[in-house]
Amino acid sequence: MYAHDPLSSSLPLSFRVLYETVLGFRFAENEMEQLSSRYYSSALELHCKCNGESACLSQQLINSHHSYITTQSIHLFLSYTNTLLLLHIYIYTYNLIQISISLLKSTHTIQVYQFLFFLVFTLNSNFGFLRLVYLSEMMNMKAGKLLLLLFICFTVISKTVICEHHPPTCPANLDDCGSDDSGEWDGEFFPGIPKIKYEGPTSKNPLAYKWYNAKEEILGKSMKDWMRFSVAFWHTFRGTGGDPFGAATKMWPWEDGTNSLGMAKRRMRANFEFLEKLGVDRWCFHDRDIAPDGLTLEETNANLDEVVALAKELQGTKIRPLWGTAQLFMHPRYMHGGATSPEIGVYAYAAAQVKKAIEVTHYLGGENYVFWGGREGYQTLLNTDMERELDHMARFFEAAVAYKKKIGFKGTLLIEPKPQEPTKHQYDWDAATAANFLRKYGLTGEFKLNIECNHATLSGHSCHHELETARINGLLGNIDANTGDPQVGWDTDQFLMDVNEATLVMLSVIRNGGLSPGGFNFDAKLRRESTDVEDLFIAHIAGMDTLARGLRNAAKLIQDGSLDELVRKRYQSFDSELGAQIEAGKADFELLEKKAMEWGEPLVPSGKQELAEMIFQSAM
Ligand code: XUL
Ligand code: CO
Repeated sequence: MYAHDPLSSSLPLSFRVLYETVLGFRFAENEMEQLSSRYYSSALELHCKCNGESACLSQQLINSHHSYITTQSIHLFLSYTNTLLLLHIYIYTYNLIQISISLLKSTHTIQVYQFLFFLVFTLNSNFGFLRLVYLSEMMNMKAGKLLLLLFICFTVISKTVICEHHPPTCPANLDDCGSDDSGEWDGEFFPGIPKIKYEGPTSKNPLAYKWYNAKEEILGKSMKDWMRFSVAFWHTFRGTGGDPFGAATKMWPWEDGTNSLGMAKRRMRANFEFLEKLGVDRWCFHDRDIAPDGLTLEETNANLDEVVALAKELQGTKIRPLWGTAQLFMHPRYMHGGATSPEIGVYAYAAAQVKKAIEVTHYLGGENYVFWGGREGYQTLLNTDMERELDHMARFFEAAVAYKKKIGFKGTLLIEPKPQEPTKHQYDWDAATAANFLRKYGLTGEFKLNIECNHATLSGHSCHHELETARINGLLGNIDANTGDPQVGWDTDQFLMDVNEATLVMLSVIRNGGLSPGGFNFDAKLRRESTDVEDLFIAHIAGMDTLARGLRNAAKLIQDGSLDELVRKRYQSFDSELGAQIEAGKADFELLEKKAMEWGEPLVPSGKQELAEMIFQSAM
C-alpha cells in the first residue's frame, strides 16, 4: 500500500527521506506524478473559480507564468490538506483501538495489547504517524491527544475547503465530495473552448480553422465529404504521454486515475463534447479503450454494453463511428498473437472479442471495422510455423466476414498494414503484402485497406506509395492520418503538419474518388511534452487544416493539368498501335523483336523529374 502525498514531491530529497521516515509513507513514483498533475489541474480550476474566469483554460495558457506561480501555491496547499486527510484516517483508527484497549481495564493486559499494537504498526510503515502518537502516549505526554485534536480541526477545515471549492467542471473524485460512479457530469469538459469555426488563412486564432471550411465545394464535393474526419478515442482520451522511459505527463481534469466504469462513461461524455466543439462527426475506438476489462469475458462484455449504450445516446443522429476495432494486443493472453496464436484458447478468445466488437460497431452505426494485427506475426521463425499461422489468420477473417453478414453489418472490413512494432515482423507488412494475402485466400472482395502514413514509412515506403498501391488494387478504404519523425524512426503517431505530404495524400484520395465509407482517422497523439487540454484542440485543428490545404493544392494541380500532362507525355509512345497491342496482351516476343530490329536504337527522352517537382511546388 502506498500513501499518496504530493507534498513530498515538492520537498528536496534529504527532507523527503526524513519526511518519509518520520511519517512512514512510501511513495510510488508514477502514482506520485499522476497525483501531482491531478492536484495541479484541480488547483488550476480552483484558481479559475476564485478569479471568476470562465475562459480559464485558455486564459491560463496566455498568462502561463503568472498562473504557474499562483497554481503552484494552491497546489502545495491542497497537497498539504491531503496529508491531513490521511492523518485523520490514522488517528481515527488509533482512537478505535485505544478505546478497545481501555475496555480491557487490566494494566497487565493493556501492556500486552499495547505491545502487539506497537508491533503491528511498526511492521506496517504506512502507520508511521500513528507510531509517533502512540509513542508519545507511552511516554505519558499529552502530545498525542493534542495532535489528535489539532489534526481533526485541520481535517475538517481542509475537507470543507476542498468540497466548497469544487471546480466548476467537477473533475476527478479527489476526495469524497459527492462524486459517484455513474459517470454523470453536469458541466463542460472544455470550458473556455468555443465551437471551432472557419476564419480563413489570415486568422491568427489558434482555435479556428484557417483552411478547413467544411461546406466549401472542391472539385464538386464539400470539404467535409472529402475528408470525413474522425477522432481516435485511444489517443485523445486514453493517451497519457507515458513512454517506455517515463511516466504519464498528462492527467486531464476529468480523469480520476481509475479505470472504472464511471470513469469510462465520463470520458465518453468528454469525447462527444470534444467532437461537437471540433465539428467532427466521426470517432474511432478499440473495445478496451472505451470500457474496462471485467473478471470474465461476460463481465467485460457487460461493461462494454453499458458504455456503448451511453455512447449511442450521446451520438444522437449526427455522430457515428468511422470504425471500431478489437484490442488484441495489450492483454498478456495475446502475447503470441490473437488469430495467429499457437494456442487454440487464445484463438477462440480473440474470435469472441472480435465478434462482440463487430456487434457494438454495428449497433453504433459504424461504417467500417478495422483489423490491425500488432501481434499477428513472429519474433523468430525458429519457433514459428508461418504457413499455419497465415492459414489461421485467413480462417479467422473468413469467420469475421460470415458473422458480419449474419448480423447484417454493412460496413467495410479493413486490414491495417504495419511492418513491425510491437512484433518484430507483422504479417500485414505493407499494402502489397496485405493485398497478396487477400488474393491468396480469396478475400479481396470482402476487405479493403486502412493505410496509416507512419506505418508506410516504417515499411520503407512513402505514404503516397502505400496509398497508390492500395488504390490501384482497388483496396484503398481508409486513411489513419498521422506522420512519423525521420530522426526518431519508430511509430511516433504525430499529427501530419507537412503540407507537401498532405498534398500527395490528397492526390491519391482525389484519384480514388474519395474514401467513403472510409475517411481520415486521426491516429495521432500529442507529444509527451504537450500537456494542456487546449493542445488536444490545437493538434486536431492543425491536422485538419493541413489536410484541407493538401486538398486545395491537389485540386489546383489536377485542375491545372500540367502534371498529368507531363505523365501522359512520358508514356505517349504507348499510345500507338503497338502500344495498344502490348497493353491488350497481344504482342508476343517475335513481334517485339521484329519492331526492335526495324526501329534500331531507341531515343530515350528525359524523365523531367525536376520539372514535375517544380509544377508540384507551384501549387503549394
Ligand atoms: C497502431 C495502430 C492502431 C490501429 C488500430 O500502430 O495504428 O491504433 O489503428 O488498432
Ligand atoms: Co492506426
